[in-house]
Amino acid sequence: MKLLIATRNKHKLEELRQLFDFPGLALLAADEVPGLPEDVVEDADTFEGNALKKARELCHASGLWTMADDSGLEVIALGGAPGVFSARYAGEPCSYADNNAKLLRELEGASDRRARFRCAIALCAPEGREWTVAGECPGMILERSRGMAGFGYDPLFVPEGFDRTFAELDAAAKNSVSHRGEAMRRAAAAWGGMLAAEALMQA
Ligand code: ITT
Repeated sequence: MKLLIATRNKHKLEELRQLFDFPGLALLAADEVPGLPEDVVEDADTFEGNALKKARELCHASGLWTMADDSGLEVIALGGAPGVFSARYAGEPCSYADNNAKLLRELEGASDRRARFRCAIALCAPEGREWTVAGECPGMILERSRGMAGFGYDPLFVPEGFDRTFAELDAAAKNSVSHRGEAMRRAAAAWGGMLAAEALMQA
């Protein structure tokens, strides 16, 4: 059975492929399915709302079971910013480096550097049923970048219980503690049986 992953972020796709590997389930990226909308406007005010919107729109357009992730960073001293604006914190368009530079500027001199990554994952079935799960990962924002792996805010974020940034951890170590890893483990526990049964029916 085909499961469409409603993301154009190849780093996320790679993480999701490692975390959601079930027999009978072929994960397809959005750019592997012709005729899908280029972009879904992410204008909901929660991660869950945006994940549902992405999954719903691409599910309708493709007719396939579709899963979408929406995620971002919340910094306590910044009142939860950048939050749902994480991808475009420094304006639009902007690079990961622009976002990281803005975050460091906003936190200059701040002693409270606590933050958390959050992730919501939505699943939509073509006949209209939909589900969501969530995960989070608490940690701290450093004063300068460290590491080359991962993407986004990874070089500035040290997860709780670690002394290395997400960008200094390999993919397996990041997945074991990350917001996306936690949400995907919940998704696998909640939806794995149902998707396996659906895959058998479609075989
Ligand atoms: P899609 O919407 O196509 O999935 P995107 O990159 O726009 O891709 P989001 O809208 O979910 O994804 O934005 C998430 C942003 O939050 C992302 O661009 C990063 O800046 C940040 N982010 C999310 N998860 C992250 C992670 O594991 N490590 C570092 N930064 C992350």
